[in-house]
Amino acid sequence: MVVNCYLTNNSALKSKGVEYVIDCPINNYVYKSLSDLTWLVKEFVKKMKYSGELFFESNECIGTTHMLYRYRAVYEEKYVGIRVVSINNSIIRILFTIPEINMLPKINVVKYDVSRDLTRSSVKLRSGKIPPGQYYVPNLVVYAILGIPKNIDLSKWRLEIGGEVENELVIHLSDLYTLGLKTIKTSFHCVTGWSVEEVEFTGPLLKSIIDRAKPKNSVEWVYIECLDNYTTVVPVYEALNDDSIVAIEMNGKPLEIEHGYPARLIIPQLYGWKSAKWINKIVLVSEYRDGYWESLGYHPRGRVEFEERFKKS
Ligand SMILES: Nc1nc2c(c(=O)[nH]1)N[C@H]1C(S)=C(S)[C@@H](COP(=O)(O)O)O[C@H]1N2
Ligand SMILES: [Mo]
Repeated sequence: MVVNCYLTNNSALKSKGVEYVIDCPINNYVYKSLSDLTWLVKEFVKKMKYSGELFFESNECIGTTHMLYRYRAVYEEKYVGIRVVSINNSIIRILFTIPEINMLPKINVVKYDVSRDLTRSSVKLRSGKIPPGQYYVPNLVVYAILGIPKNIDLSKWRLEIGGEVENELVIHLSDLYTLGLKTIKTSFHCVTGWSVEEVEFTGPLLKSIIDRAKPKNSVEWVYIECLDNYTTVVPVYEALNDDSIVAIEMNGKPLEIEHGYPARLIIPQLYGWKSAKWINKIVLVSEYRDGYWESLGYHPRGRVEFEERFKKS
């Protein structure tokens, strides 16, 4: 199981005590039971030059075929976190969440090549059917991995658009109402497996904002920053889609704080983690970089219909 691991990091992960992530794609490593998996992880951890004990912490399902296992390895009286991702009992990646630079394993790392995850699949979902690996629940489940922002001061809130653009923008909430509002009725899909049918969101097209900023030809990625320090990234062509909006209303009412007030992205064809809440900055860039979940192995694009949950093994 010799692998090419990537080194990555994310500023919000730092606030959670993770300075670096080592993300190792694994090709087709099959396990038959939890103890079998634990044994395999232990062998892998030894190769990373972490000795000492390994503790199982928890596991959960991601969709109907993927599983995520969490372990901890002891390193000089401190802990390195381990996340194992599998599809149908086959390991596809192992990630190490590392609190300090001196706890990095002594291995060679390669640069992550985003193009390997962007090849187009030919299998397309029939419309009207639930996407592969998803199940319906009645309501959106509120996610706020970094906490729900408190005391949002609307007089100070701005949406900045910058990066490789000719025309940097600073948009106030009232400006969003003047950009032409669109209402879309869409299903919403979280990568963990739940989907909600027919939620209504209203707001200007993300395209109308991006166009106004006049992006340079070099731009390929849209990097999003939020009030809670959450970040994510989407290919610019997904952001320019006809259904991608900066939502300010949900089901006919202003967004509730829990759902991203004052403004959030809604990009229906991508998994929910790309629909960033409490947004305050849109950065248009040519070079790919990981956002919060992408730095933990999640997919750079995240298309629901092709089950782009994690980066490729
Ligand atoms: N700023 C921010 N945006 C976020 C998240 C977050 O933790 N912080 N979670 C994401 C995830 S994983 C999902 S599934 C959706 C959930 O949207 P909801 O909380 O409105 O149901 O928000 C996404 N946007
Ligand atoms: Mo999610």
